[in-house]
Amino acid sequence: MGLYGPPNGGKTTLANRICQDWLGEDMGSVSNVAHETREIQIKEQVNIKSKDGKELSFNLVDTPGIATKIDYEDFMKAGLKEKEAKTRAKEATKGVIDSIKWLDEMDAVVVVLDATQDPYSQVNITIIGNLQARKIPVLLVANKVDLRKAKIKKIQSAFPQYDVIGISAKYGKYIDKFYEKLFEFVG
Ligand SMILES: Nc1nc2c(ncn2[C@@H]2O[C@H](COP(=O)(O)OP(=O)(O)OP(=O)(O)O)[C@@H](O)[C@H]2O)c(=O)[nH]1
Ligand SMILES: [Mg+2]
Repeated sequence: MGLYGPPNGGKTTLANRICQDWLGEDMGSVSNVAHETREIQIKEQVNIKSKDGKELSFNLVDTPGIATKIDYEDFMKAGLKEKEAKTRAKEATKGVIDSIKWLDEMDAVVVVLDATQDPYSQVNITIIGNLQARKIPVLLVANKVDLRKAKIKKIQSAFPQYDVIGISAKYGKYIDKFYEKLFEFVG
């Protein structure tokens, strides 16, 4: 099962939440600077249990955020030095290519969107369109619902063909509902 989406949506935060809840360990590092994850990360054999005793086992894949534009100057504005910024931009670009390559390996995908951002972006439409064309089951997560600007309904109306679930990966809000949905969606 893959976690996909634009940078900074909260994929790794959600991956860490899942791994903490079920394995008692973290998966990767989180940052407010975009493209923190620049390599595919895999956690094998995550087992989750439902309240009615069902079990689900999967390999969890955290992917680099997908972007249409990666500019090292944006990383400099975020406080990185020129050399670090250029390296990060190069790695981030490779990361985007890997994320897309890895779509072939996915049985199911959770798309993680920041619910405070406009969902009608080129990246979101491209990712979701690609998943739909490949007939990969998709669960849409509207993350960061702890923030007042979060708009779950806007995401639902942008992508009416998919189930949307609002969560806060950072604070664990509605995470139980997310696990329940996972069972419905792959089970
Ligand atoms: N308020 C709030 N912030 C969150 C939430 N989830 C993640 N964040 C913050 O959003 C930022 C990005 O989180 P990441 O988990 O690194 O995002 P990502 O999607 O893995 O980003 P890339 O690795 O760059 O693709 C961090 O500053 C997180 O602390 C949430 O539920 N609520
Ligand atoms: Mg990440």
